[in-house]
Amino acid sequence: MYSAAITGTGVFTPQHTISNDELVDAFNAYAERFNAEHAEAIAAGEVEAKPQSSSEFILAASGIERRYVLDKSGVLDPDRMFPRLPARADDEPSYMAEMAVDASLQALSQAGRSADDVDAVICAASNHERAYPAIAVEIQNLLEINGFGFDMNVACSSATFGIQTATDMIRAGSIRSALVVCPEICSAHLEWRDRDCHFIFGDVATAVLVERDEGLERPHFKIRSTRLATQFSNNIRNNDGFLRRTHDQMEDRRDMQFMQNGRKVFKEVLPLVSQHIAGHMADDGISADDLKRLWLHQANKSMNDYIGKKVLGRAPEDGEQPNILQDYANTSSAGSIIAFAKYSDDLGAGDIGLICSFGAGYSVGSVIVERA
Ligand code: CO8
Repeated sequence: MYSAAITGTGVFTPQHTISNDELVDAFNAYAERFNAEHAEAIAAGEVEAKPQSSSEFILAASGIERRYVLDKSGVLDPDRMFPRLPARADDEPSYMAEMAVDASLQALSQAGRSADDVDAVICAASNHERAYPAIAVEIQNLLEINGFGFDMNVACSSATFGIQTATDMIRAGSIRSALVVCPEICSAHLEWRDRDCHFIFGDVATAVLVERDEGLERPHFKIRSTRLATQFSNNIRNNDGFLRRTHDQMEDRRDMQFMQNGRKVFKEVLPLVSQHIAGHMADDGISADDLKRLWLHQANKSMNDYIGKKVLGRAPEDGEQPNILQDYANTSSAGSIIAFAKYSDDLGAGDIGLICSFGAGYSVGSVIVERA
C-alpha cells in the first residue's frame, strides 16, 4: 500500500467580475419590466409580482461581495439574464476543458511536473458541458497525458470525492499520479431571475495534482486520510438531464436550473458536516488543537463560521479558516480548493489541516493533510 500527497494546485479565475450592486441593478430592472408586462395578471392574483433584490441582504445573508463569470454582458442584460457563451465547434476545446487546462498547467508547474508525470485525469464537477466524450478525456488529450480520464459529479463535494478516488488508486498502486480538476461554470445553470438565489454562484476552475508520496523533493501535503458520506435530499436539485425532451415539456422550466430550499439546507447540512468532521478527526487521531487550518466549502459565511466554531470548540482566529466566498461567491466543488490553493503556503512541516466540501446529495467529503 502506497501513500499519496498533494503536490500542486492551480486556480483559473475568469476575467469578468460582477459586484452585488451591478447584479441587483440588473435584477431590479428585470423585475420592474416583468411586473409592468404582467400587471393585469398580477392584479388578478394569477401571477406573483417579482420583489426587488438588495445588496445589503446579499452581503448579510451570504457574505458574498462579488463573483467571477465567463460572460458578464448576458447575465446583466435585463432582457436575457443568463451568460452568452457561443457554441464551440467540435474541433475547438470545450469551455470546461479550456478552464481546466489553465488550472492544471499551474498545478503541474507548482509541483515541478509535466504531462509525462501524470497517469490520470478526473474531471469532478457539478455539471458537465456534454454527456460524452468525457471532458476529462478531452483535457487529457489537450495536455498530452498518457493513461486515462473520466468525469464524475457529486455537486459541491466533487473535489473531495475526486481527491479520495485519486488517492485510493494511488494507494492501491494502479496509478502514480492524477490531476483532479473542478471546472465550474455555475453561471450557466444558475437562475439569475430568481431573487432567492441569483447572488449565490460564480465561475472558476481548480486543479490539484495528487501523486504517490515517494521521493518528493518540493514542499507538499501528505494525505493522511479521507472520508466521504452522502444522504439523499431533494433540497438542492436540478432536474435538467438527457430525458428532458422525452417529457414533452419543452418550455423554459424553472426546475431545469439550480433549485434549493436554502433555509432547510442551512439547518440540515450544518450538523451533518460538523459530525462528519468530528468523526473523521477522531478516527485519524487528531484533536482540534492539532488542526492548523480548515479549508471549508465556500457557500455561506455564517455556515463556515458555525462549522469552524463547532470543529475547533471556539471561534476561529484570523487566518485559521480562510474564506474566499466574498470574492468568488459559491463556486460549487472548487470553493474549498481555492481556499486551500491560496491559503496553505505559510504552513510549516508537520502542520495539519482539513479540506471539507459539502452540498447537494446531500454530500460531504473531507481530506486531512499534513505539510511536509
Ligand atoms: N434581496 C432581498 N431579500 C431577499 C433576497 C434578495 N436577493 N432573497 C431573499 N430575500 C428575502 C426572502 O424572500 C425572505 O423574505 P421573507 O422573510 O419575507 O419570506 C427573506 O429575505 C429571508 O430569505 P431566506 O430565508 O431565503 O434567507 P436566508 O437567511 O436563509 O439566506 C441563503 C438565504 C443565503 C441562500 C441561505 O439560506 C444559505 O446560504 N443556505 C445554504 C445554501 C447552501 O449552502 N446551498 C448549497 C448549494 S450549492 C450545491 O450544493 C451545489 C449545487 C450545484 C451547483 C449549482 C450551480 C448553479
